[in-house]
Amino acid sequence: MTLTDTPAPTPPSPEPPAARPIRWKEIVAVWLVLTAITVVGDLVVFPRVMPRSASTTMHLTIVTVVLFSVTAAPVGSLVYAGAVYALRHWRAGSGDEPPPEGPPYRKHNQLSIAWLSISAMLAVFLLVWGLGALAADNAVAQKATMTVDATGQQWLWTFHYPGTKVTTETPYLPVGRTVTFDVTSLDVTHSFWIVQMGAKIDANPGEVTTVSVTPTRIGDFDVRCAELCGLYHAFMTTQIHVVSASQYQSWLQTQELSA
Ligand SMILES: [Cu+2]
Repeated sequence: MTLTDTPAPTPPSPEPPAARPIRWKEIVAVWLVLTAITVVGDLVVFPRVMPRSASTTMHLTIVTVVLFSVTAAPVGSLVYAGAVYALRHWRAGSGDEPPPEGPPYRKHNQLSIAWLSISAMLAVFLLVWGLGALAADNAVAQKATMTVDATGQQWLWTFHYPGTKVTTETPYLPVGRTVTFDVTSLDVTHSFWIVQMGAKIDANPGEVTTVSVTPTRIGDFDVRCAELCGLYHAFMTTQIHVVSASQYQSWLQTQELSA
């Protein structure tokens, strides 16, 4: 080689392989399958992992959780369908790659209209259902025909029946009768929670908060503190016994006599 030689021209780099068109049918198929699996899971699993309802409030809570999950299933599944497609076809070494630029969604009026309409319908549906559920829950308080004072302290619950001398740590309630709990605390903030009845309200020192509930079946139901309140918070539990009206009356009389 001499100084006068011109360097050999570098060969043109090969054209990158053209991106294959997105297979929308595959994405839609994965989306439908994932949606179906999620909907079945919501309908079958949720009612089994949540406590069996023991009040009208808990029944409404379970229905709302399942309904909102089913409504969210197609939305979440669409995201996962896109992710599955990308992992399957666009991973390194797959010989395929995503298009260099996405389709111009902003100029795709039909897509924009469909996207906005479906999102708006879902949001309005959830809002209307949520407001209806809140109104139904508030209406429970209007039906209350008895009151029980529930007082939290580190680390136990004490219940007092107003108008009587009865104070107990394991209260009884008559089935089918709506009760309002007047809840307070003697020391720190606790949270009064009847698990299977879906009733929960903070217990604040110096304040009275209320929660109303209609027990719908006879049984023993868990009361827990749902606010971390100190060393033995986990042991701040008791049970509420829901019994027939006559059993409740005889329990109340026995308690009065022994008070
Ligand atoms: Cu507590």
